[in-house]
Amino acid sequence: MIADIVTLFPSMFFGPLDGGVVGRARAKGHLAVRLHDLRRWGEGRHRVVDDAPYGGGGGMILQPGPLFEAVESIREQYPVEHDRVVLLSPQGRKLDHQGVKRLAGFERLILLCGRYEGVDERVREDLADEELSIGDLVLTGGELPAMMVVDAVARFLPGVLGCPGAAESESFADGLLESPYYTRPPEFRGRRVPEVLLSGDHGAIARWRADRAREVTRNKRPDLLKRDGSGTRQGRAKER
Ligand code: 4FV
Repeated sequence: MIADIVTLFPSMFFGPLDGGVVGRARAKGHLAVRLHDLRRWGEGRHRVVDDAPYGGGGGMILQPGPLFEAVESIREQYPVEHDRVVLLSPQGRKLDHQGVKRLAGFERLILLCGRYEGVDERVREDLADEELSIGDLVLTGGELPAMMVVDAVARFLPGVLGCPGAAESESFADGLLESPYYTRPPEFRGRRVPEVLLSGDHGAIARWRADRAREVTRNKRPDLLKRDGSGTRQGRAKER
């Protein structure tokens, strides 16, 4: 997987994508991240990339030209079969587990990081294949959302997570939050780990975890249960 990121602040990506699972994925060649400074395609001596909105109103808008040229130049310089141009913006479809899994299926993602008030509508209509949002809040730029996409997608790439399929048996993978986890010590400040987890009875442990996952989801995210209506982990297990 290659992530080509178009941004006015390439240096923001130094650090967050260098360590841990993502850093190792890049070191092992499972993931490549290329940063493209939008300024490179700016107009004139001052490399202008934004302008005032037609019709007035505060703030500045990223112009279409530099963004279109950036994408065309990346595709020319690094041709691939199957890529996706993703615009990160609050107007996008909410990014979720299934969305990340789908993005992980592309050979290359071109991530467009907005700044200022946003981008010219022609970028949204004629350049981006899709628009994604990390949540109903307004950030100062699309860089942090782009980092989140790279981090989340990396976990689906073969060879990145310790055990294959780990990304399939976690929160949201089957529409439920995960059951509670415990580790040593068995008793901490008077609070004991549930006996079933110390029992070695894997059947009982699996049932306990399924019940807890449903309970946690019902308490914290009932909307997730509504989504697929079955509300039972077993129910979904059967469908697989
Ligand atoms: C955002 C979001 C986001 C909006 C104006 C950048 C900012 C500025 N991106 N999910 N929420 N973007 O707030 O993806 O251009």
